[in-house]
Amino acid sequence: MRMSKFFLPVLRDTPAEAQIVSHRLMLRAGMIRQSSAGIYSWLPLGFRVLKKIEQIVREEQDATGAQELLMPTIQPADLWRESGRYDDYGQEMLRISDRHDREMLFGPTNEELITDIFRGSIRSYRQLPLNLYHIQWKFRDEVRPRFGIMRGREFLMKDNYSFDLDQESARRSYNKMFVAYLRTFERLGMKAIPMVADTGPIGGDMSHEFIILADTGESEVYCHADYLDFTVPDASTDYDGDLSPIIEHWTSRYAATDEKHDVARFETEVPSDRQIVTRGIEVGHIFNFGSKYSKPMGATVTGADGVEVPVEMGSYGIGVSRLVGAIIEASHDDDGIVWPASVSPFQVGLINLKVGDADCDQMVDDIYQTLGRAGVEVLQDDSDGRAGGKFATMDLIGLPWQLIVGPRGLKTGVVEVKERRTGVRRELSIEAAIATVGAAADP
Ligand code: 5CA
Repeated sequence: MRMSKFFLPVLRDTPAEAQIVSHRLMLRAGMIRQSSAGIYSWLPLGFRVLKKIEQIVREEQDATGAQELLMPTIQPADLWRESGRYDDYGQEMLRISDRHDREMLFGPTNEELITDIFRGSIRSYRQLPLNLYHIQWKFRDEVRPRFGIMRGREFLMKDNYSFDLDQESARRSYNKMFVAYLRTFERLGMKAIPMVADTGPIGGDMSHEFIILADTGESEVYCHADYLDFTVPDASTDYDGDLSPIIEHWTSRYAATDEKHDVARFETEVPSDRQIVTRGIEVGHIFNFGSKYSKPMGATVTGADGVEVPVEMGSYGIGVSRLVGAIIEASHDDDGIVWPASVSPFQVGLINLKVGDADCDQMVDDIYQTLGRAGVEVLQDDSDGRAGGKFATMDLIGLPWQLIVGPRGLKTGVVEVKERRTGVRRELSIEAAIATVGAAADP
């Protein structure tokens, strides 16, 4: 992609309305544009990151055997009356009526709709376990939308729903999601800690929130420092095997959000030099709520013994759009964003220091073509602005590598390679430079 053609409306000044760094940087880097309170358009740079995150989330879900579908954003109110949540949900729910005065709503979550799909088709325990997910926009009329897309009113969520015959099997479904979440957040370049959490309006008696530690997080959290060194299960994890040792390990130390915090336990179980008391960003939340929805909505299956029972359910959410902000909170410096390679909108920023110089233009074009053929995503700065401005923009948008081509270097056959994370700059031959950024971009 050539910058001259790319819609990248960067801002020079820091927007006054943004209170936290990720919001500021997302606005400055031209990733999002607010349309009304808590509702945003995703501009090309931001949208590329959103899609990358979505794809990693999808791959890790598919690896567990969960199946993707797509439910609508607009749901009928009657379904929510069946579960009893239509009134309970209160003002957070955006209620709509259509031209026939039928009551509808913009879905804040999908337990009712998926339970309706399930009860329309599944009758026997032989069709279980089943785990369905979608990645879809939600709407919650939050009292205080803030921090940009971090607490939006419209936001993108991945939500799964599991269906099992009994509690034991439901526990296995829960464990699969737990492990998939550990893997997902690691692939996104973050350390997420599972913490015992409150279940709120979703309900149920077992729940974990996955939290990224950050001063700007909305929740107060308490945990054991050991979690920072725990290893995440690798890609060879067998989801049909026994996952309980992994879960036991990952729940073996104290970790809780403020609603569930137990001061006495924290003080006795965690040595004072290992106590972490800080804030965190909730990037995922998993729930097991048994028959809370299946019972009132009549979602039953016949077991091997011929007895009809309400199906055991769980739901599992990841805040896909919130993750864009959470990743920036965890990975930035004074000059801008520092994307982990896995979610970076492009892998390489290619800077031409002297646009119009035949040798520079030719070399930049050759490098662009070569990297493109190798499948490396390159953003080429082909503007004729000043070098300082070009460097500042590249640093702001945070691509992992910068390749800088100028007339002085070309005389001796070298280009400059800068690694965004470390700031280290090296002069390399063209071939070595291409190999360096190409190898690093190779997943
Ligand atoms: N149905 C369940 C699980 S599928 C559910 O809705 N869970 S939730 O309420 O915890 O939301 C799941 C995730 O969505 C949260 O962990 C959070 O990362 C994200 N999320 C929730 N509210 C917002 C919001 N207002 N803005 C951005 N992301 C949000």
